[in-house]
Amino acid sequence: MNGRMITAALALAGLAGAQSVEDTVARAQAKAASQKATTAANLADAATKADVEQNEKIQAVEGKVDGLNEDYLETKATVAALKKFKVGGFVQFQYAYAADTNLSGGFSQKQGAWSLRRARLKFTYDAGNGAQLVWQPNFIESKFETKDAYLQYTEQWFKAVSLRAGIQDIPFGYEIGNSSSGMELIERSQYENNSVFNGEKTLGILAGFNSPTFPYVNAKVGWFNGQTQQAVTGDWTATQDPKNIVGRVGVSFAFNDAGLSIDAGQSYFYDSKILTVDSLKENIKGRGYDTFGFVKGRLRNDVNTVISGEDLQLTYEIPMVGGFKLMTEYYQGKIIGVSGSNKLYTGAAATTADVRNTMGFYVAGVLNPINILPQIQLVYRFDYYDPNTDVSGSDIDALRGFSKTDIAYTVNTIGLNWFVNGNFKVSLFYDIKANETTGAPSLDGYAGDAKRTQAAGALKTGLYTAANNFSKNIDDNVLTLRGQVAF
Ligand SMILES: [Ca+2]
Ligand SMILES: [Ca+2]
Repeated sequence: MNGRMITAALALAGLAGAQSVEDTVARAQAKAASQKATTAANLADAATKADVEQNEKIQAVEGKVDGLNEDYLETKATVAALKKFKVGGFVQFQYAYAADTNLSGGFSQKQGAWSLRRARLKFTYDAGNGAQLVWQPNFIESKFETKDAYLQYTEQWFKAVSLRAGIQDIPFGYEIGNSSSGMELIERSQYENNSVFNGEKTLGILAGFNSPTFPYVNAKVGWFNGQTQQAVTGDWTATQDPKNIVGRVGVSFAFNDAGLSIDAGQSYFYDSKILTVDSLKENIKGRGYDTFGFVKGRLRNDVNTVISGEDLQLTYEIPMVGGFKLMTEYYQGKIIGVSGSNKLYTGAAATTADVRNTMGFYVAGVLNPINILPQIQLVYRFDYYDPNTDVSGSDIDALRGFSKTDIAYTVNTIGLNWFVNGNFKVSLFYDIKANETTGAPSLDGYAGDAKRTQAAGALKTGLYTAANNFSKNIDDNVLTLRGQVAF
């Protein structure tokens, strides 16, 4: 190749090269534009796709929300229905230690014993429209029993007047209706436990007034079967014409600035009964019991139990010390019972009805020392019960128809409650019991003494039982340790 040819070739090459550069640039630009367009298209596609996906997601979420809403409404309806239905309960388990092993009766062979005092469930259905249903069974070692089973309706205009029908608390005084799980003392008073109020329940209808807008006055009055076979056969129905009217009128005042509240009430119990008895024993003052005999099975119309009661509860926040509560209650009246008991006369189970005038009262104080021991509650009660006010001291003589059940008792109780937490309570209580004494040889603890005349009384025969020797204060104090779980 010569020089000219080389030059031409280079020129061609240069031209070709120039053409090629331009071309490349254009192509690159076109490609870039195309890529941009593609990217934009892709982005648009992606965006559309994303929109679609998002819409799908939103729809899915909406669907889920709708589903959840349905579930929620369903759950809400279920919860609202369940809210109307409440279950509560408690169990009390205890160890009671008797001070004297020579006692006959409750602790004859054992100085101490474990027992299941109460084990209850309480089912309440509150429809929210004034209608309510309550059922409370009690399970103890030896039996199952219904403590409450009633329906109640409260009018909805003022929510003040209610009607209750079924097995329910006797509407008398304060301690009877006070819940067994919430009481500061572990047991109610002697009068309550040894009279017609024992067990606290009755069967019938009750009208009540308790206004949320006017809380200063409350009242309740009921018509019940009264004296029935319940204690003997578990039958709550009355065997004869029931005329048992019971009620309480109460006042309630709270002085919040002074940290003081006062509740008080006047109660009345009337139970007239046509009893089928063979005889009636009535105490004639200064003479002892007289027995009036009847033809077996003859109806006697005019035996009635009449009891009146007064109760007062006062709570006061003592500055720097803590909460103090005072509770006192007085019972007095005529009771138709049987020999050895002022509990409900149970008709056919007994052949003689005993008429006694009775009296009892208690004064109790409770202190919650907030500043020192916030979980501790200190309790004291003075409790006096006279099962027969027409006789006392040495006049209580088996030869005149009396028995140890005519003896009056004073019980001083000291106790401590430890609220371990909101559900668990431990109680330690000591009952110091002092009986009235009698000089009658018939009640000096020797079996067969009842047959001895006082004139020939020097002779001591038969088996001696310390628990029946009422010539002295019997050694019968009891220490009780109790645990309670409630929910
Ligand atoms: Ca007496
Ligand atoms: Ca004693």
